[in-house]
Amino acid sequence: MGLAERGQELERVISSATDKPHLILLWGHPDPDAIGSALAHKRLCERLGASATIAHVLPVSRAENRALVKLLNVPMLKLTEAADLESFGYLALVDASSSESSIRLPESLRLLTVVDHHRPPSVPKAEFVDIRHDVCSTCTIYADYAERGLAPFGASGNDDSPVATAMFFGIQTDTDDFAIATAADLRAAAYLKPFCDIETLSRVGRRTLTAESMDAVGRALADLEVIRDFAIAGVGRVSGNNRDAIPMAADFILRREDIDTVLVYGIVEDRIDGSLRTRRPSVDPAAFMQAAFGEDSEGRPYGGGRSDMGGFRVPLGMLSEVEDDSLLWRLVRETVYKRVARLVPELEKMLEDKDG
Ligand SMILES: [Mn+2]
Repeated sequence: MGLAERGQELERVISSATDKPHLILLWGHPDPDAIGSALAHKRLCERLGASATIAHVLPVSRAENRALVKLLNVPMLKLTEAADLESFGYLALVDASSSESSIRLPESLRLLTVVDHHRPPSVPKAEFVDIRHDVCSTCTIYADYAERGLAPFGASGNDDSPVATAMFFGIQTDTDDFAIATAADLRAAAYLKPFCDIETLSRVGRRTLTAESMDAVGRALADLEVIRDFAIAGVGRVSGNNRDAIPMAADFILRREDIDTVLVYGIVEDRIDGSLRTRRPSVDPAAFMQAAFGEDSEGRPYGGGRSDMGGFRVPLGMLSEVEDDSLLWRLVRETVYKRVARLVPELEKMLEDKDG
């Protein structure tokens, strides 16, 4: 299907599914691109006569993202294990091609639409699938539908500003402030800009950090070890709300000119969380995570990734019963170093020096 027809096809699919409410489920910790595209999808559903609810399972974990949600009044439902989802008939995924694994979805929920820019492990089975790896953000795809005539912005006199603002910010963040934007991303941003609330944009664009995140970045720098062009750093314990301090520290450390790959890890609630960032084309984050951390007893890998980033989550298990925080941290560091030593053998020796 050509790009021009995809919007029409999406319109047809949503219009033929107005009998039951749609659930727009966000994967992981909602980021601006996911929030912006969820708002865009919800707006389309409502224009086409379907009701839609945006939901997420994991908390909105960056201060700037919470500011976005608050300033734009984004209606989002936080789901828990016990959430009753039986009333929803259709599932829409935006900025992801598989649904959040930490929640069980009812069998009756039908995956209707998938719109994403990440390369999926396998093509999702849904009535409408639009995955474009040649753009940097999902909001770009939704802006493209609008520009090609599917519920264009500003046409009906409705106040589209919150949706356009969130979408613009989604494109801005997923393109590293437009540094890696493609022509399509730039075109989408230019299309949305006249409908944006400039004051809100500049307020969320300031990217405030919580004090806890800044402390965590500081601890990562103090703990940093560099082995040739690889760096590893631990942040200690961070709260679930500030979990993104880990990727944030990884992004920051990757700016150091003599390294090209970094792994930052910490304790978040009852698990070890880590983020890998790389600039080197020969490092495959998913393969790196797989080689270091393997998989759980059910064969699910502890970590995964895409071309330039990856992450892992390993439950603390019995270690979580250790009450002495500094002892727990030493055990966590030992676990991580031993695993990563499978790929960077020098770490084994460094561990002895750290503890000795
Ligand atoms: Mn995205």
